[in-house]
Amino acid sequence: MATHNPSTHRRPRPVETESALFAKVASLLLGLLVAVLGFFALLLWADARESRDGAAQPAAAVDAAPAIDGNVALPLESFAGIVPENAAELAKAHKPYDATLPPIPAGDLVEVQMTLKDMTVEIAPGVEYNTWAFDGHGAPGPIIHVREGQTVEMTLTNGGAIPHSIDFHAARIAPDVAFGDVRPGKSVSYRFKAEDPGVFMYHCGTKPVLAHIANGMYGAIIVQPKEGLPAVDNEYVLVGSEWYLNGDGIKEPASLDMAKARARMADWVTFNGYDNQYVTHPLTAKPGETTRFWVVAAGPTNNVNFHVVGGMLDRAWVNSDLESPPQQGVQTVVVPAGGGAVFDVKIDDEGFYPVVSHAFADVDLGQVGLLKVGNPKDSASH
Ligand SMILES: [Cu+2]
Repeated sequence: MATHNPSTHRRPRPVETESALFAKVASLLLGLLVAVLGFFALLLWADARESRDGAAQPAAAVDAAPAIDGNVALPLESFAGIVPENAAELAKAHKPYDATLPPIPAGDLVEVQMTLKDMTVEIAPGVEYNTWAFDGHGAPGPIIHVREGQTVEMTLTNGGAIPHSIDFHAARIAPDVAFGDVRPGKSVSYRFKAEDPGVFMYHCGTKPVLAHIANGMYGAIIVQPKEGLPAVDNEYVLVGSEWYLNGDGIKEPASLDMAKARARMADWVTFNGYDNQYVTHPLTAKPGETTRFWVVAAGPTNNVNFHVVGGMLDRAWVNSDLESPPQQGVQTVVVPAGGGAVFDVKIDDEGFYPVVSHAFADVDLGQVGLLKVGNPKDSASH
């Protein structure tokens, strides 16, 4: 370009002539032309680059998880709160997940056997979902209760269509060996000693983990401390989780919408896998009794901001650290996704006490239950 500029060929002259002036103006104009052309060339190049990147993006996403991305409903559509007309009737007919803490099996060795099954479960009144479920249980899987020092022998049989696995947060074990993928029709068995008291999550750890947890592959294991905790009157286990649907699940069962799971756009958020089930079928206590809640936030992504409306968390073992003294008189405690906590709540007065995640979008999507204390009049207030 420089050779087109006459000024570079110009020799120095003592006096500015007319032709020299002309050459100066011409060179200025040419310079401007070059700058303008250069600017447009840059724009064209940037545009071309942008469209090329845009074309590459969907292909890369499909490579990452081909089977699951096939279920995506685009644009992201919410099915939150969509239930059939007879929802109230269906909610009453639903058999709630038994939240009662089961007894600890006797002996030093606790054998746990689970078979994975692909099954359709109801997650809200009239709303069905295709889960990958532990032990034909739907979600969550069965509650496991052991005492510190007992050995757990876990046998997992994969009765599903794709590889799965089981990861216990209560175990200190090499995960590449114990938590490895089990192919359909195969089994895996491993042992771990329950050395850390608390309430822990277990879940399928097969990739993409987001999809396996979102499809219902989670549950709770309680490791009771050797010396035990203060005696209480009622003990319930609540597992928080959320569901991401690719349809409303009414005419036909919904499946996972992976794009919504990534975007954290849940349709239903639940305790023990079903919208509002302990509102219709409340947990119970008598006036003056203390109730213990063993809480796990299974996610896959949401925390549980545990709170009892009208009550106080009298004892709160935050992060289920049962080896330290509990916090006292706490209003709300965050149970992180993948974590657990233990709460004792003493209530003296009769009434319906909502048990919630105080992140209220989650209450709106179904993560609320009631603790019915005594025999209060059934009011419309809940
Ligand atoms: Cu799995």
